[in-house]
Amino acid sequence: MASMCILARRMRKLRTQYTTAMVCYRRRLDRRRCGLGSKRGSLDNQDGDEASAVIGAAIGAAAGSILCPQEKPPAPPPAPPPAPEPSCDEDPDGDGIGGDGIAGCPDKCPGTPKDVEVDSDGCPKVGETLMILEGVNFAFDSAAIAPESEAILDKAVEALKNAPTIHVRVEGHTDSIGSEQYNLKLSQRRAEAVVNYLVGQGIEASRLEPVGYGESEPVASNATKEGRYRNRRVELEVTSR
Ligand SMILES: [Ca+2]
Repeated sequence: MASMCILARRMRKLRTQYTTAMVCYRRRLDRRRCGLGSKRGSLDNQDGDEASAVIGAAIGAAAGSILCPQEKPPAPPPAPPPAPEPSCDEDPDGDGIGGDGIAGCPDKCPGTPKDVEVDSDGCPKVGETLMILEGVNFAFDSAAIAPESEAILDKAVEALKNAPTIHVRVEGHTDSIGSEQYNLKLSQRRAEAVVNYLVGQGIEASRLEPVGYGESEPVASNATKEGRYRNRRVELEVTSR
């Protein structure tokens, strides 16, 4: 079988030499300049050579494909190293309680927002403000949430899913434009709209209590545009867990 394989390779080499010779002949180049030596007659008998080469190449290719041993496939890449064991020492949310969200580790509430005090389980303490959502926009004189505000509310969805045992009061706040009574009702409707959104994203309604505070608890001056923007907000206050 090995000798047939060698023969097949020689046949293919012959065809390569013939092709080179034909190029030389058509261009009227000297054989030596083509690197083919000085053997006489081979270019004079080109028809016979061509037939031999074509047949040889065909036989060589067929015999080679049948008889030549197949090249070994490349070795598969080495297996990746095993994932490290979960560690209770890691504290990704930086609340001082390790092993965030890992079974058997202390932190039962991964991803707690910064500056939120946590208990020994790493979950927000009762009375803490879980989040202040600024920039939640509503259509004018409406409780319909603007589509561009949904990304902000989705942060609240994530925070509530990371702390699945806590309950929150969803507080609606307005600026001081308009009457106090009007703002009180408007903030209630907006708090309810936020709750509806959160429920629509999979948060249990029993964990959410909407309360409107109107303009009664400003966090900035209502005399400036920036201050009014900050006052129009939604806060999530932890009420129990
Ligand atoms: Ca932690």
